[in-house]
Amino acid sequence: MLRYLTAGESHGPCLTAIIEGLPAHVPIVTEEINQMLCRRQGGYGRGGRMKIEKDKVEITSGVRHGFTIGSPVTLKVANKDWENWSEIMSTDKVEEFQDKEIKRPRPGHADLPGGIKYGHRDMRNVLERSSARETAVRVAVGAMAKQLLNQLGITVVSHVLQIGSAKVMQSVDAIRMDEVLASPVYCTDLGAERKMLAAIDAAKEQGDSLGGIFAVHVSGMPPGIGSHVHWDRRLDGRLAQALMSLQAIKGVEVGLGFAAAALPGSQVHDEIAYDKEHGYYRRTNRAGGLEGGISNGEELIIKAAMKPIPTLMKPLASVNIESKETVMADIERSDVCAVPAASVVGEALVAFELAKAVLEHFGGDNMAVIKGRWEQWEEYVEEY
Ligand code: EPS
Repeated sequence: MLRYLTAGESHGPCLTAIIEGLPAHVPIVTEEINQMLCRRQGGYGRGGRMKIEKDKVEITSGVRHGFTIGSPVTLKVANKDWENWSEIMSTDKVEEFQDKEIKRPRPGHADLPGGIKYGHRDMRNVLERSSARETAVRVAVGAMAKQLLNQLGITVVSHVLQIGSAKVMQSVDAIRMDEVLASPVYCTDLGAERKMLAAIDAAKEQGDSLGGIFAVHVSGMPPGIGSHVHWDRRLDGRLAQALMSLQAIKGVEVGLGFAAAALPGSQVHDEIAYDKEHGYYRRTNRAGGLEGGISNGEELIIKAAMKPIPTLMKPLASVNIESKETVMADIERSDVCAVPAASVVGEALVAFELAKAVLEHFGGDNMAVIKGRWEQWEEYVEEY
């Protein structure tokens, strides 16, 4: 089974991930991981931290001479900013530290529920781990999963559809990554992009923050991945969980998503067609490539809604956890909008979950064996 763990605090020395279950002989290009890390750092609306960090991955196990060798892969992304936090984040006790403790939880953040749960009176002990800084190493994990998927001709891309109320009005069918990357908000619709940039500027001026929606598109998925036979094998449910695990995500849609609730069945379901060249296909793709929790061979289209970041420069009311008095919430350095960055993380999370599902389906500890089974499956589907 493919799985991973992450560790690390936002201002600790580094973030670490261990991936277990990657088959041997997946070609790994470190620079491709770094390019994805760089994309995650980008996007208009990011705060001061991204000017400090130059995220790069260090692979310390499991890869040799450009290939996975089947052993656990360890990934490390250093926090450059740690140098400025070494005393605050010291693992050894530091005297006279009382005054800097975080006592005014931010509404919408993990500060208060995390403080109550773990019994912390200094909520830095919560925010350091709940911070979306952790997503840097999850992107490195996803970038490796993408390299595995690429071996099978599966590509995963993402783009931004909405920031605040500024949104793409027409459906975007083919995503061109060069066009996405050319946009400061990772949005290929120039009219929407202009409104998004203005919305971020306005939010910044008002000491506010903005959320939005991004979409992840996956092409090259064969039919038959995931299963209808048991709840925890449904691929739509698994992808939703993967995306909901991303900090600040409040909703996930597959295909038409919530819009399907308002339409009659005749305008929701995709008619099935067949021809010799394509085999079975759908005349439309409102299902987002998933029926019955199983991939149906069409493009996977999944959207996620991100709430605005809870740190507000003009803070909301909160309560001091010592005095119990009404106060303004704490202000930490933060981003005005991190939706473009979240789109890159979403892409990584979807890629990992798909790599896991693909390996479950095809099995194998060695890429050559997996490719052989993949080809057999393609032949079987063609003949079905
Ligand atoms: C982030 C790093 C963080 C924040 C942001 C995302 O760095 P710092 O807290 O030092 O400024 O910029 O995290 C949050 C918005 C959050 O709420 O935790 C990153 O690397 O993406």
